[in-house]
Amino acid sequence: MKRVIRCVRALEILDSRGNPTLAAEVELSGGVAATAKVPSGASTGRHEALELRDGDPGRYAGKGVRKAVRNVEEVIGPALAGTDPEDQAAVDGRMIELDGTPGKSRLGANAILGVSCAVARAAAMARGVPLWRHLAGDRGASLPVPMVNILSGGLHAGRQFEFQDFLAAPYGFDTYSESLCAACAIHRAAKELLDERGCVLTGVADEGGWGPRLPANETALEVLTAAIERAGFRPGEQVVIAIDAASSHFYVDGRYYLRSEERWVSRGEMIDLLAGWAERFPVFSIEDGLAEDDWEGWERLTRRLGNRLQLLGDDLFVTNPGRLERGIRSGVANAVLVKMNQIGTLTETFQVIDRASEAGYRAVISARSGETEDDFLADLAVASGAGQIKVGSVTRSSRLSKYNRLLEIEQRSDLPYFRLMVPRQPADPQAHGTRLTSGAKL
Ligand code: 2PG
Ligand code: MG
Repeated sequence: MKRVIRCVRALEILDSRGNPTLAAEVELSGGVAATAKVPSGASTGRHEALELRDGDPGRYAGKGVRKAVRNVEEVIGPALAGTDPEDQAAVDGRMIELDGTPGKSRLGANAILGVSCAVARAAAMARGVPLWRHLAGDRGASLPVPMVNILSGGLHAGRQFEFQDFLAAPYGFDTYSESLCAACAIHRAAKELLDERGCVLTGVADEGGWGPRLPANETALEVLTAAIERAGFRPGEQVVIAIDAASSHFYVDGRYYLRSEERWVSRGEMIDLLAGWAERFPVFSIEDGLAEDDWEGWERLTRRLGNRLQLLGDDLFVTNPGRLERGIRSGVANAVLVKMNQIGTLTETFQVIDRASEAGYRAVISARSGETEDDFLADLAVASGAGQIKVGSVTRSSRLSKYNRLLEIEQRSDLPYFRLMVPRQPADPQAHGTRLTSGAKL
C-alpha cells in the first residue's frame, strides 16, 4: 500500500539551553507517525536561514516559536497533505515554494526543517528500514570519526577565552566505539590536568566541554595535547586536534580582538598564529579561522595552509549551496561544516554534501550548541558517508543521544569505519608532546 502524508503537527518544546524550539510530527496514512526536533545555534553565521521567533518579550524573552508552530499546522500541513513522503525533494521543494523567500524568513527555517526531517523519518519507518539507510540512497554509508569537544571558550563558555572549541578527533582506531572510548579518556584527563594546575573551572559549557578560565588561547592547545598523552594516546598518530575559532564572533572593525590576552590581531597575524599552532601542536582541522565575509583572507589562508590542514567553513558557508559554490570556484577552504538548520531542508543539506564531495571538499556533519535529544544527525552522518561528525562533548544527553545512536548503528550493521586521512604531523621534537607533559604552567 502506498502511503501518503495525512497530517502534520508541531509543538513548542525546549532545547538544551532552555530556549524554545520546534518539534514537528508527521503522520502517514495507515498510521505511521514520526517526530523531529530542531536545534538552534548561538554563534550563528550572518547568512544563515532565519529561525523564526515570536519576539514577544513576555514569553521566553521573545524566543517563543508559536508562530513557527502555526506555520507548520496552518500553512505547511495542508499543503503537504496527500503527498508521497518518499519524494523528499518534492516535499522540500513545495515548502521552499510556499515560503518564497531566499532565507526562509516567511515560514521560518525551524518550521520547514522540522517537517523535512519528520517526513524522512516517517518514510523510513513506512519502508521498514533504518533512517540512515533510507537517507543514504546510492551514497557509500560509513561510521564517522567523532570530533569531540574537550575545551570550550567564546560564546559557548562565557568568553573566558575567544577561540570557541578545542576538539579531539581520535582517528587512528579501528572502530567508532574505540574512538569514542578514547575521547572519554581524554575528556577525563583534561579535567585532571585543569584541576592539578589550579585552573578556575567555570563549569561545563553549552556543548558539555570544560569551560575553564585560561591565561591565553594557546593554553587550551597545551592542555588538550597533554590530555591526549595522559590518556595514553599518541598525539598526531592516534588523536589529532580540531579547532573551531568561530572568529567572526571576535572580529571587530576588520581585526580580531583577543580580549583574554588584551591584544588585537590583524588578518595576516591571525594566519601566522594559526600556522604557528599547526607547526607546534597536532592540529589537523581549523574551522572559521577567519571571519565569515573575508573571502580574500580565506583565499590567502587556504593557499598557505590548505595542503596540510582541513580548513573548514561554518559561518563562511552556512550550509548554503551558493556560498559553497563561490568557495569552490575561488579556492577557499577545503571542507564544509554541515548544519541542517542553517539552510532549512534535508534536500539542500544533501546538495551541499554531494557538491562538496564532487569538488574534493570534505564535509563534517555538525550539531548546534542548542540541541535536543533528537538523534537524526547520527543517521545523517552515516548516510552521507561524510566521515566526520561534530556534536559536542561526551556529557549531556543532547550530545550523547547522537553518540549512542552511532554505537547502536555500529552494532546493528556491518558498515565500515571511515578512514580519515591525516597529513603527517610536524616532526619537531620541541613540538607537541614531551614539552607539554613536563608541564606548561597555566
Ligand atoms: C559551531 C556550532 C557548534 P553554534 O560554531 O560550529 O559548535 O556552534 O551552534 O552556536 O553555531
Ligand atoms: Mg563553528
